[in-house]
Amino acid sequence: MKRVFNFIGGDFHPPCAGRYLPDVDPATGEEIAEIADSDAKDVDAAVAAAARAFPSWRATPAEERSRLLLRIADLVEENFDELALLESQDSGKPVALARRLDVPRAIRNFRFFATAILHAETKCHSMDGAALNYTLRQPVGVAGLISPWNLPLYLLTWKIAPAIAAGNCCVAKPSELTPLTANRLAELAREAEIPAGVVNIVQGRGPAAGRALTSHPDVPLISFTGGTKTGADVMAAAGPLFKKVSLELGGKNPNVVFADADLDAAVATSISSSFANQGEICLCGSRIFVERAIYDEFLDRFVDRTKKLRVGDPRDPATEVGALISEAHFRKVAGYVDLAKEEGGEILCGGKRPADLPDRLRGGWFLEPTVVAGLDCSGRVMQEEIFGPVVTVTPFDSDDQAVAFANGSRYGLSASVWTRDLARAHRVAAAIDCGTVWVNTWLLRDLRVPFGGMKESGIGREGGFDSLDFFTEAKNVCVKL
Ligand code: TXE
Repeated sequence: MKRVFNFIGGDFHPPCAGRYLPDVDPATGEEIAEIADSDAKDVDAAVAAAARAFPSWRATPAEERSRLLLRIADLVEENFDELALLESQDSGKPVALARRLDVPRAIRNFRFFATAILHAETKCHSMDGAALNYTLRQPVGVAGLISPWNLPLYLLTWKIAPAIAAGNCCVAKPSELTPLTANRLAELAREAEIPAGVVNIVQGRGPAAGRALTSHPDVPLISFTGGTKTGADVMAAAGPLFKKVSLELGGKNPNVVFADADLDAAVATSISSSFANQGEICLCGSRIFVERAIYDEFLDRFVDRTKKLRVGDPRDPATEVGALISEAHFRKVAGYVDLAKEEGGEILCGGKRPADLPDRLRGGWFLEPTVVAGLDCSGRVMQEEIFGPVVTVTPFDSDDQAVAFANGSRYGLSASVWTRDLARAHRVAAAIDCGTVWVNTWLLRDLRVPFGGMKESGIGREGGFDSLDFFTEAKNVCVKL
């Protein structure tokens, strides 16, 4: 059985306590590797290696840091097929999606920040000839980076790239459910000749390795993406140590379809925004609101398309919906289907394990894409993040009601609005309380824009110069003239 070690100080090391966790392929239920079940000792070693590497890395010219990041991007690209397959096997996502979304985005993350640091500027404030203030942007030190299992390499590199581009060294803890692409990335970082200790990867569970990182006194910055409950724990550990913290948490995103929308486009994209990556994307639009005049037509077409989605072997390039990440997560998501019935909802399609799976996938965690109608907006199914292939559809009667429904959530990550009325699009976009509003599209991402959530979807913004600001400290120097 393959063993996944920690990557510390440029080398692979077994966990200090010698304990391992099983890594399971969620499409088959088979164990595919054992990963280091790291604890505070491993994290201490990784933080020490990062701290040792920091003085020389922060002094490395931006052009050289940029060259090294571009080298990793090239290596990720050269190993594209292998990484896509590993990601699919580890997470259950269709390999076609890993090829279309995850791996290309990992490459873009490195290229984007490698070149962004060549264009960074800082401010200068002149005091009428009496003094000159200028702002230095300096790296923070050892960055703690904690990432989830739904977009493993995509989100890990979204953190590592800006962190090290800005001159920090990092200790990254990938999700214990999806360690494989992070491990391969460590090998590629070594091949790219990133200096030892600049990138360290500690594998293991959140409450052990993750908590050791968020409460480590020598880690002044934490970037976390994951569940809202875990985010509260990260904040509680980091708060007393006054760390810089960025939290990208859950969502229960509204997808609002007005009667004047391009219905073909709205239906097609709503299928993706509901079920892409089995609905396991924080940006998925899990609450669909449709203006009553087109509610029946939208629903007919949407349910019809949902039933045609190909659920099955993630390795088959034609598969559109793969397996959920784990048995525990499958039970959670399936539990919400039961709850939807108890809350008076009508299951219009899906809600079961697919009946016709091949033998190889019998132990996998598959759920048919599920559409639920007739629920009350205040019930648990419409309030709690399900994070699976389950969407609700609800009619509305006015712009004000659509906005009230959209905002009737503890979360505030993203929203989609479908309309051909430009004035309405701007009005509704401004009125929805969330970090990103897409008009007539979904998941169209420009890496320069601020990205993050309001309310229980997190704090802070990453993306573009917001990321470089987060991963640096601003220092004002005042020179008397
Ligand atoms: O994620 P966790 P879980 C949501 C989604 C899902 C729920 C729970 O609703 O059903 O969260 O998922 C590490 N200190 N999202 O429990 O635990 C953990 O090891 C430090 C939304 O699987 O939040 C992993 O590396 N770290 C989401 C990372 O946190 C800790 C993506 C995320 O895992 C820790 C995933 C601790 N105490 C789930 N406990 C999104 N925003 O995209 C865990 N971790």
